[in-house]
Amino acid sequence: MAVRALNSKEITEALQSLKNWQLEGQEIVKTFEFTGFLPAMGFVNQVALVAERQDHHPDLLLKYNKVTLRLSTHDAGGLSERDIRFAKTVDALGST
Ligand code: H2B
Repeated sequence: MAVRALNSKEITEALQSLKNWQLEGQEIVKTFEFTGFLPAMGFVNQVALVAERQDHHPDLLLKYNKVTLRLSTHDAGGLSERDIRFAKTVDALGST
């Protein structure tokens, strides 16, 4: 199904509803920190389940106890509601 890219006003508003996500170009980015490698890996696995459930897939970088997620919608060539929904779901997983 076609998905529309958000305009800059919509992006600004959406960012206010998220916890500490930063806009970088056409992506929103956030780094989550954990007590060690295994908790970070557990988080990545939770994110993988969200991605499959929402059919929306983040770019992921795991560095020992830190996980960086980068979200954009390839099908829209920018940010869409799918990214905002995904970010909210991940924020609700309980990490900071
Ligand atoms: N993930 C992301 N980040 N952007 C997309 O446009 C996208 C996706 N499209 N996951 C989905 C899958 C699409 O390829 C399938 C066919 O729904």
